[in-house]
Amino acid sequence: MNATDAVHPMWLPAGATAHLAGRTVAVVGEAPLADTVRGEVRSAGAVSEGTPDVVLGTATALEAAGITAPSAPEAAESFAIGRRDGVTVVSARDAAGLLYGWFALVRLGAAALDDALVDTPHSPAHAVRMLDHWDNVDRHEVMGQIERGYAGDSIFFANGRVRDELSRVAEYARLLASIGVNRVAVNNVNVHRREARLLTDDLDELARIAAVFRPWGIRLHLSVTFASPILLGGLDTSDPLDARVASWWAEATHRVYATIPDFGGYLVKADSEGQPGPFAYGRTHADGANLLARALAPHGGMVHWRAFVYNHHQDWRDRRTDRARAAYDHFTPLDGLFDDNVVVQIKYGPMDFQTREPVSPLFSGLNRTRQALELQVTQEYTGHQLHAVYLGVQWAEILRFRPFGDAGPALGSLVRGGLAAVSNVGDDVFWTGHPLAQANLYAYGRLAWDPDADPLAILDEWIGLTFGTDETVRATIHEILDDSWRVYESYTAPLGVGFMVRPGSHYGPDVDGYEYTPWGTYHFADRDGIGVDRSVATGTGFAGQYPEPWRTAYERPETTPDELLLFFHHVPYGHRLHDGTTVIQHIYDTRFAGLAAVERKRDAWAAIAGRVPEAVFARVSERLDEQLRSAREWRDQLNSYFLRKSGVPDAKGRTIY
Ligand code: GCV
Repeated sequence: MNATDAVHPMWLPAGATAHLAGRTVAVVGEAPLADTVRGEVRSAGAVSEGTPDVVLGTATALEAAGITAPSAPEAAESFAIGRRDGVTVVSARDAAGLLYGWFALVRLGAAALDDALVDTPHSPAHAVRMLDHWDNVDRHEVMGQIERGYAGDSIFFANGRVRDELSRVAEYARLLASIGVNRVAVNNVNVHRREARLLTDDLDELARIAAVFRPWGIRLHLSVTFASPILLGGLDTSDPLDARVASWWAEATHRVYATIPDFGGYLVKADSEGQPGPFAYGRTHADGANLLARALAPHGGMVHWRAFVYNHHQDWRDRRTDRARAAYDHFTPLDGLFDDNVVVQIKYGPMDFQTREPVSPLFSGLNRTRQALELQVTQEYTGHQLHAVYLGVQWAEILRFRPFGDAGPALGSLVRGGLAAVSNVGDDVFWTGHPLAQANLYAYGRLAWDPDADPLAILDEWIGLTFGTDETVRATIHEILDDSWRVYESYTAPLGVGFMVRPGSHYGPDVDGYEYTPWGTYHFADRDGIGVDRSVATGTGFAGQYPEPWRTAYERPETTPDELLLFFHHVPYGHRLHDGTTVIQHIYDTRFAGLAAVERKRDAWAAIAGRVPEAVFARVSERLDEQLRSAREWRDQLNSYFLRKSGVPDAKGRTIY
């Protein structure tokens, strides 16, 4: 980034607090984060002296001051907002609630000061709302500094160490606090040699980041390698049942807490894609996770242990091994064996952050284990932040999925360990490369706080805060983003089959790119049909990992939702979807429609030239041009591939190459 470029304020431009400028805002009490709120009050141009228009305080502080207030919910980090005698009162359960109450006032705009404001309680659905950065300290030749990062370099690390200047981190922490994110893992889950040493050699430096996070209610987490006792401790083993290994972790963790007293815990990717783990010693993932959990427990820390464990050296000829089965097969036998401060972190789908996958059956397979849902804000498989794709709609669908059917809970409330997501932020002036990808970061925080929230209302909230009140701008950006996930789906891999991306980068079409590789990601298209048979009767048996009603629904093509048809079944091209269209015609139709939708989005954006900041306009325009080019490539490569494979012409006679 050029030093002279102004960093975009995301959803907190100066105008976002205009309704509070000149108002008298009193912050009562000495709670640790109250000073942060006082700083916010000053920056908003509000004053603290005089008859207050707004009073914020913890419930106890308000009571001690004799101020009547709406009653704050009991849960930690909660708050309530209401009006009392012409004054807006925010009553918070604790210091964090005070901070979140302030940002709720910001979001409300003028309504925050209106007598029509009714008492509203707010409490987070989950205590842990985390962002994971896949940032490396060093640059890597292929991946760059951030693995799957599409927005520049790390805001945390530069020149082989923690950045000297952390003002960007402070801005980030403020933005995250405004959406309720309260934990950040700062480094990549693929822990390379240099990054392994963060745990021992860079604690003072990490403490500087933690100090920047602290006033914003955010705790720092660290990805660690399971081989740390060997790499850093000089031991000859990392065996989780070896007493020397346990005491090495206990001591290392003790040193972490001596330097960072509110350290959040460890994030671990083990026995996955080359990362070391307990399998090397014939131990289970419960042995591995509990080893770290016991080192962290005396200090109140937690382990996020990832369930993304699978064989990436599969033989493509072998059709019985199914990568989709792996997490469930590895982890359900361990249910009930994990310590209380272990959270098993599960990707939303059984494969890998695809545009469309079923919700992982592991969520219903673990009943006595704390689970976290892992989402991917960074757009690895959804267009690299070159394509405008609003993922809030996808996440809301995932969070509303009911693993045990209509009578059971939604996934959003089932995951007692909360939510985690891979961040999409780098040192780019717009933070996220594509300015419209900021909406995804915003939506993640808001949905982690309230999984039942309407993703389109969140979208409008984000647009309003970021772009102000111009109705044409609001309507245009809404129109570009609201259906953008489904539009992306409609020009890329069809009907839940997944991948078909260029190997390595995962950008752009390559239908057979992964077909004959060891990665376990196949579509099995031949001249007669396409899809993966994961039924119990004739396939890999994956459908049987679900409880009813899904086990039965996914078992047969007729009862499988169309959008997942090819994930669960291998069907002939002439197979009819629920609307009567054949699979092959659906492939052609949706690819043509997807490209046309992108064209409309690009034209809609072009029409608001002059109504949004010039730099934003230029960046989005450039990305929409690329999205259009890429969508055309997807359309033509997929249509040509399937026409050539199937020999079935397009019923509408359009050009296919
Ligand atoms: C951090 C996918 C990505 C990898 C990533 C991995 C994971 O396979 O392509 O870059 O590694 O997921 O989630 O661990």
